[in-house]
Amino acid sequence: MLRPSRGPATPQVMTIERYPSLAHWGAFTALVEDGRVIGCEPFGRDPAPSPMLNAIPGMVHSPLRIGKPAIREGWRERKPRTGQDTFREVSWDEALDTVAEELTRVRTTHGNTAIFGGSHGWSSAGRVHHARTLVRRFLFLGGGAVDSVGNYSFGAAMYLLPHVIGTFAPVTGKATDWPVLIENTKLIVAFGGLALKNGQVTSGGAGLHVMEQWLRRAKEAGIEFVVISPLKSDAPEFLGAQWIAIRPNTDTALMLAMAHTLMSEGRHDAAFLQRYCVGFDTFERYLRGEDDGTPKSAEWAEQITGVPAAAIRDLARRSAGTSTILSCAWALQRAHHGEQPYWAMIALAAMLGQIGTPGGGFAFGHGSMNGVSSPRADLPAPETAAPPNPARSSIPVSRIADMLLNPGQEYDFNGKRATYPDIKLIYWGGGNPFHHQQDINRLRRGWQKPDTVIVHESWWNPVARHADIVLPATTTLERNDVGGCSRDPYIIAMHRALNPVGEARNDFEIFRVLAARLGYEQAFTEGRDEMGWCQHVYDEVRKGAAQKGVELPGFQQFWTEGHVELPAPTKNFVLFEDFRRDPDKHPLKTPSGKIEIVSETIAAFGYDDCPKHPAWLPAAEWLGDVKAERWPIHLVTNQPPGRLHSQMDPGTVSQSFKVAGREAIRINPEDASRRNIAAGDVVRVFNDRGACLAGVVIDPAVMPRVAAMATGAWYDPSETDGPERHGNPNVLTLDVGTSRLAQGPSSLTALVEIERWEAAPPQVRAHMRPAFAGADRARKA
Ligand SMILES: Nc1nc2c(c(=O)[nH]1)N[C@H]1C(S)=C(S)[C@@H](COP(=O)(O)OP(=O)(O)OC[C@H]3O[C@@H](n4cnc5c(=O)[nH]c(N)nc54)[C@H](O)[C@@H]3O)O[C@H]1N2
Ligand SMILES: Nc1nc2c(c(=O)[nH]1)N[C@H]1C(S)=C(S)[C@@H](COP(=O)(O)OP(=O)(O)OC[C@H]3O[C@@H](n4cnc5c(=O)[nH]c(N)nc54)[C@H](O)[C@@H]3O)O[C@H]1N2
Ligand SMILES: [Mo]
Repeated sequence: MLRPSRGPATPQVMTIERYPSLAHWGAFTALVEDGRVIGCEPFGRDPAPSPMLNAIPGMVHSPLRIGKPAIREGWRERKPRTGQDTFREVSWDEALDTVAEELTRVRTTHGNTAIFGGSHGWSSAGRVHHARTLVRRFLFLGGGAVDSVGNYSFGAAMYLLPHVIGTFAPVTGKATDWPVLIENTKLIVAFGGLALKNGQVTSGGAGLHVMEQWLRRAKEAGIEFVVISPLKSDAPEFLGAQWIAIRPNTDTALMLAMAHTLMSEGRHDAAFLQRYCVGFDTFERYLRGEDDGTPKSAEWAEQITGVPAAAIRDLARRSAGTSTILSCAWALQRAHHGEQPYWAMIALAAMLGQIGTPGGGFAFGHGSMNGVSSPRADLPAPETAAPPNPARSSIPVSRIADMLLNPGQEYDFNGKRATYPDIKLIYWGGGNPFHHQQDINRLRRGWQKPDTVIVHESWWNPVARHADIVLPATTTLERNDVGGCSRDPYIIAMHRALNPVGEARNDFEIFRVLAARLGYEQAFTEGRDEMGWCQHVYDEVRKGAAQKGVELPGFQQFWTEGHVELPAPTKNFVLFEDFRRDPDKHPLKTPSGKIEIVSETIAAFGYDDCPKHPAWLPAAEWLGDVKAERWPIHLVTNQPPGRLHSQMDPGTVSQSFKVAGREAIRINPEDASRRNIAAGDVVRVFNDRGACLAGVVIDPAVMPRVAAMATGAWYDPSETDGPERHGNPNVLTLDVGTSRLAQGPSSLTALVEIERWEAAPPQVRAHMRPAFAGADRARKA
């Protein structure tokens, strides 16, 4: 709907048109002049807009946009997918015919479970054009495909927490509201920190960035903060937080030792444990070391964590002596045995006895995403759902390389045994596995197995370059949509501001035409066009709100005004308030109805990598392991400050963080000088799995023997056997499930070595277009 606003135009100046829109990093108004977006003005009510908005105009009109459908040279001949292959641009008709034929061939020859449609990724904030959902909708209506379940963000928590507290809702950001905490809490102990960089982002997009504002108000109210992290920079300066530097992947030991201190000093709340929990007696035996001969004392934990025993005891006593929230970043469970710190923290909070009180208990993700603990009425957010999958097949999402490499192999997952399917065709849209998957070299070996890879993308990024058939997708500004999320009060009308760039088409339209070719167009569209779907998604929110007594304006008014604000909640939320008040009337949805410090369900699974109560299980790689003699640095691969994952990596904001044209690696001064490394140097970061180049930042805020590299630099493999050139740290990370229970990703588990790169650094080619067949001829002609 191209509808310029009628501002007072002066005759000399070209009119600037304004369109409301939304990204995962915030709501904004797109400023459009002469058919090009020239700026993104933050949503007027946003107290802390993300600078990432500035990258949008350059990315929308980037030379890296995929202009036409393309087919990889060598696909039919089954030549390996190298990421540096040549493409041949084709017409939409040829591309769509090829996709339809190939889908039909694979379905007929190998069945629906030979198609992987588990396509993971953040896609757009707009929910109508949400590519990940559309891929599923299209494939499931066409007969089904192998899906994926869980996620990369909190995959371990998602499958552990229901066993322990009956729900995983608290990890999605539904924690006690900030106004309640500000009034009642005295101490926040933040495992994994409270890095403001992460508050730029909300899944589904938000009108308001509130993380900093709430933290400042908490500080002003006198709440004290302790931040436990290998990086001091995980706490904003203004918090004046106490920093406890901890070896990565060892928080469970710290938590157990805090529990041990409480127990041995009689500071635990026996009445709470008795009334609201099961299994404390067994856990207590474990803490005392009655069965394994190892008391989980502060001295024991000092050896593991590097945190002095006195500091551990002090923190336990401080936490017991006041209203304390234990808050854990999602990062901690994105590691091998990532279930354990979450379970241990809940057990520790149970011992403190404050769960369900206004000022105490536990929470997750205060430092992981915008909107956590932000009061929000319990009203729906815009969403679209995929229909049921007739193929009834799925894998835990981060096990994709296992699946591709080991068809027919059995694996365990949350009490069930399943078999990996044999995939012949991958269909992806809205995600970048060459960013998100651990151990990319391993993924790349698996990626060679299928006959065909089909990808919808907007840019020539690594996933597009590893595809056989590439279909150019529009970006948000080239279509109409509706967005918003469950942690923010705004529903945003996203107006089409531009004509599609090149020959790009909307994902919805691509699938509609394909569904028509395959005979199920009507089932796919349900008779709605783009605006019909926008209205449908909004009307569902409106209907859900009406059921809760809240009247929202009709679609036309919403669309014209550009947004709708949901009313504030009438009551603040306190996590497990009802359960605490009356555990018989409001039991948890666990088998016992209580908090399960011991889970008999998990015990019955018989998993040695996830026993029946929280336990210290060393990660496959950590600084206390013998492997650290050869690989002495733990690499923390956290979220990037200047982009969302790999999105907009070529953009101006992400580029401003690069060092020597590559992703930055932050190293402690001691580790740098031992290796004769200086700021701005190019280094090779390597282990048995792979190697990449990175640009050095010397940073005393990184603890010794730790290095930090943000994820998301576009993967730039060497044509020879050299290191990845651009600094994609997932060539180094470990690809094992967190445990047989949750099978979450273990990306924060990786030991490496770092050395100066003495040779002339190779040119980074990550942000160049691929080669095109016939391009030279065409140019000469
Ligand atoms: N080492 C390490 N690895 C990690 C993590 C970590 O902490 N450490 N974090 C993990 C986490 S938590 C996550 S959530 C994942 C994120 O992994 P992803 O969600 O896969 O990462 P994005 O870069 O956001 O990928 C989104 C892709 O979708 C494309 N896209 C956006 N909109 C559209 C659209 O409308 N249509 C189509 N067709 N495409 C679109 C973008 O261009 C982009 O390529 O990464 C994980 N990987
Ligand atoms: N700017 C920006 N913000 C984002 C994203 C983005 O791409 N860009 N992605 C969003 C997404 S999808 C997600 S899931 C969330 C992720 O949220 P998180 O997973 O919480 O974020 P990270 O930045 O990966 O990690 C937070 C911090 O945990 C610390 N840490 C790592 N390992 C350990 C450990 O073993 N122990 C302790 N105590 N600390 C550790 C690291 O120092 C790291 O800086 O972020 C969201 N926010
Ligand atoms: Mo995530």
